[in-house]
Amino acid sequence: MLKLYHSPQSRSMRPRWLLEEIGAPYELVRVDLGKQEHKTPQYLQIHPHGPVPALVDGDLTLIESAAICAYLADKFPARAAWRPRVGHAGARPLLPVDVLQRWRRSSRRCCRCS
Ligand SMILES: N[C@@H](CCC(=O)N[C@@H](CS)C(=O)NCC(=O)O)C(=O)O
Repeated sequence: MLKLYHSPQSRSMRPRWLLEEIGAPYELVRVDLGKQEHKTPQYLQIHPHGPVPALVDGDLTLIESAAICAYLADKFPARAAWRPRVGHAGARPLLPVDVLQRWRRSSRRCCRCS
């Protein structure tokens, strides 16, 4: 199972958000930056420099939120169908109107906003 090392309100929200969007099963490991948990020898074995996020997938350990997101999009292509593909015939820059249309298509009222 994928394991994401995460601290709330940090850059690790990027891969966490993506994991939720694509619905991939993962284990969340909270790293308390306030308690310096990212400086412990155990965490430094996972990420030698200490910051979150880090993603462990079997023998593979990834750091850098953008790299982790790119890896997840590659690993779950069917669930990340929104991903623009470089060189694809239909590829064009994503415009704000596209984002709005996608949001309108996919948005449902959530219980907290009504
Ligand atoms: N470029 C890295 C930045 C990671 C980063 O700076 N993480 C911060 C939280 S947003 C952190 O863990 N800081 C604690 C530290 O470096 O001591 C990424 O996007 O993954």
